[in-house]
Amino acid sequence: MTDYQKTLVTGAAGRIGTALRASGTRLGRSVRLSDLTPCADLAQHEEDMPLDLADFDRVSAAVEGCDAIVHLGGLSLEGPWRTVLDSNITGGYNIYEAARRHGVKRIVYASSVHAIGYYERTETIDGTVPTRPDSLYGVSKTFVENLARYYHDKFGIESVCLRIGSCFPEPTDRRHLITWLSFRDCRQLIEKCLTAPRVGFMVAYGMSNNSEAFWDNRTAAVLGYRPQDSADAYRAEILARTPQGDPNDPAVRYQGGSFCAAGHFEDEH
Ligand code: NAI
Ligand code: 15L
Repeated sequence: MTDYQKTLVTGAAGRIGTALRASGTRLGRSVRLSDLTPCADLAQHEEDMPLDLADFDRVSAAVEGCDAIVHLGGLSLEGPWRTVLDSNITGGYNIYEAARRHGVKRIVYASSVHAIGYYERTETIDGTVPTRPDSLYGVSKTFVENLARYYHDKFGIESVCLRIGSCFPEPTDRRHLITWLSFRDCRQLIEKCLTAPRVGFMVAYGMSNNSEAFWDNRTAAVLGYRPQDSADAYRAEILARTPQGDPNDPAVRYQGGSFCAAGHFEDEH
């Protein structure tokens, strides 16, 4: 358990939020959950405040009384611009501004590989490289990373922005052999982000102990993160059943995978 009195977890009904809850981890003495829809089966240390992140008053009420936030909520893939704007960009601003008004000490932000998706797979990058988003979703992640930096520089709110790779029960394709983050490692990483003595503003990558990597993740090691899982365990089976792909296909060439091959969302839907 972390030492925070109350931790707000947004996106708590989503894939990662649900896995975090199912693992029994306690991200604070008490935990306030929130999502668009109510969260089921509350534990004794949990309370639930459903909300739309685009609604500042609701977000402010949810943040009040919390000393830490794990911000997982929002659109988690490419979608209509209006939704990206409302849920991710306005939603991110609402979280940071409410945090400032209510004296929150630290925020862990679920950023994404898609903030840097247009780096070539042959490149090894760390958290200091310029962003190269591969989608408006990715742009929204870079916006909130910048909010995190701004609110740290001006107001002293600490943040770790986790550029999560592919956090699923198990890796299912060749790219996942590089980008996979197990739920168990995700939980450990979030806990380290909350409990490390001082983080200031940091960017780290969310990946398990995969032998192939796009990312130099020393920042996560500094936080104390020691991944226990590896996509390598799935390697032989995935290589045997999936084709290599054309190296000139943007989905194969760039770190963001299929997001780089996709057209503009609004043109295609
Ligand atoms: P998810 O889509 O399962 O969960 C996101 C949750 O946010 C959903 O339950 C959704 O209802 C909620 N949400 C969406 N719009 C909202 C709004 N306007 N107000 C309140 N809640 C809203 O996604 P998942 O996989 O759990 O990811 C969590 C976070 O991690 C997301 O921010 C995602 O972008 C990020 N991430 C996840 C990765 C993964 O592989 N699972 C990879 C990279 C980043
Ligand atoms: C993400 O940012 C998404 O939230 C997740 O659903 C996956 O698409 C992941 O990136 C990925 O690219 O593997």
